[in-house]
Amino acid sequence: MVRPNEEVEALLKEYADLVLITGGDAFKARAYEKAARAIGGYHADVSKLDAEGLHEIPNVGKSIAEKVLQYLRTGRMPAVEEVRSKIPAGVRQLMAIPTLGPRKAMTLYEDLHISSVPELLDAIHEERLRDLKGFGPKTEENILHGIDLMQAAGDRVPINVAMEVAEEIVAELSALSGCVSCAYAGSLRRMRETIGDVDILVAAGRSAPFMDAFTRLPDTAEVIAHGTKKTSIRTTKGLQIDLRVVPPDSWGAGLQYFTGSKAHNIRTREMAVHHKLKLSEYGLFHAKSGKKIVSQTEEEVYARLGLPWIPPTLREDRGEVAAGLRGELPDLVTEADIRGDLHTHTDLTDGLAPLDEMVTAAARRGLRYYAVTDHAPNLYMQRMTDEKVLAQRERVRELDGRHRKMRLLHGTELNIDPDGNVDWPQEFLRDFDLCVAAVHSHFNQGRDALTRRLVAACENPEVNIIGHPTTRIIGKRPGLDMDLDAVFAACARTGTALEINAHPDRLDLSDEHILRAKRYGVKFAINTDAHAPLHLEYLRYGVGTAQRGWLTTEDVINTWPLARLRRFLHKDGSAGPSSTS
Ligand code: DGT
Ligand code: CA
Ligand code: CA
Repeated sequence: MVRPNEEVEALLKEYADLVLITGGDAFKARAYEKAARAIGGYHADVSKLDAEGLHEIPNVGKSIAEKVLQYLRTGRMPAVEEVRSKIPAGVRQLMAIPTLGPRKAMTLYEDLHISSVPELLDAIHEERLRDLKGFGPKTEENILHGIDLMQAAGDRVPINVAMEVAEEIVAELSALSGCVSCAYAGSLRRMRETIGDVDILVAAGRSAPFMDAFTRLPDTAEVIAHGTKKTSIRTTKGLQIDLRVVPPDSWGAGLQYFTGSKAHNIRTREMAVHHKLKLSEYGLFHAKSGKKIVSQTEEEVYARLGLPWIPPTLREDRGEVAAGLRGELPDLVTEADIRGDLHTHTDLTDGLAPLDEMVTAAARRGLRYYAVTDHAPNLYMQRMTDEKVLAQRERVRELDGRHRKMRLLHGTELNIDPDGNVDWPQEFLRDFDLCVAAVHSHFNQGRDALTRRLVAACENPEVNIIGHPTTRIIGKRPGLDMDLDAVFAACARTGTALEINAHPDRLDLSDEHILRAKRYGVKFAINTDAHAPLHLEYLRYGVGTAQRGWLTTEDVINTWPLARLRRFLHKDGSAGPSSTS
């Protein structure tokens, strides 16, 4: 059920890692890694391409195209299998530790015969790594931290991975005869950033046909439990999926119950008790007589508890029940409210698609404005120059007007250096329509220095948006250790927006940080940071995260009409709340 592009991407990426770990050619590894990224982000389905079509993908040369074709024809890539067989499974487990890397993993295996995480932990505690070349106390600390991160992520998967699987299963089950309703519930419906297991709910008179079909889905690797009320499977990728079937009359109560969260459900059950009622997955009942009162829709269940319908993204027991009782639930921002994307790339730097393809894809999604913000020169591996960016600006101005309903903005993503300075002189920056600024290196400066660095960027009159503010990568890299409150206060004071980066590996700011920043009066921009047309679809995860942070359109600058947005980008305080023209 995973898109062929992603399958191929994962295989080529694995090949690159394996080449590195077996001491192969680093150039070759890099070439495969680039090709992997390019295929993952390519707009067309690779399984529908011939050799010629594959060649048109950036960074895909002849020998890579051949391997891909072979895989698509036979389901196997012998080159990968060959290197795989040279490496013990335990070493692959070590490589998965985010702070370790393939070479060090191989050293641990060859020199100390370590081939699992528990063995590695023992070796660190017994200080056996100290004698290895290239391993110091700092390395040990990093490895321990990496293991922590990996274990904290546990077996949870990124939201987009769970979403793709869930939407396909919902489509399959909805097509069966007798299906009255079908939806995903649980943490996925609440749009949590990672998902433990997927919960699917069906309303139908008879459960057996659904349970049977579910266990026979093509991606089912293992049936964990097969019953009449609940069936659980594990997919070939290791993700658990629970299916529950309830009678059509219980749909609303079932959906409310299985959406959770547990903490929210405890609140709603307390409300029920308070009204001398009993709430279960089958309905809301009189406590004494056991007579059913309502169960068909979530709205009815909430209404009978004295509450408005509460959006799933708010159901985390963060005050939503009290706010509902007061009639003060926020009117949450939705995907349809988003008028523009303010952080995107092209192949002029590390994007995978040319400018016109990105612009066409954005227009097709119905955006009203779209900012091109390629990297600036200080990230020197991106090879940006003044000439290139000015030539791009001309192309952007030419393309602007080609799409009747969408305006183009020309911006850049600046690099915030360790002192809080950014690329280019101020006069040069002034000619961009907007500037995103972000941290890309020197993550471990220490709390005070990092705080000063971010505050200095906010105080720069040309910086409009702080991109992926904490720089975390979910399950791989922790967020910057800084005084967030000082940064939030600086954003509010200077009229600098904080990004909610919609990429499912980032979702940065996170829901909890958004809630905290909002209290300072900070404004936000929900951006995809797209490096390929496909990434524009990640917007939904950014919006879900914003909803979990209780944001409304008033808080999110890229829901505003362009005229109001432009006033905000002047950073002179002229974008007051009443100016909504
Ligand atoms: P996850 O799977 O870890 O990402 O998080 P959830 O929220 O999807 O949790 P899960 O799959 O264990 O259960 C789905 C929902 O079902 C949960 O949000 C609330 C409901 N639920 C499950 N077990 C219980 C329970 O023991 N008591 C109550 N009140 N609700 C439960
Ligand atoms: Ca779940
Ligand atoms: Ca579950």
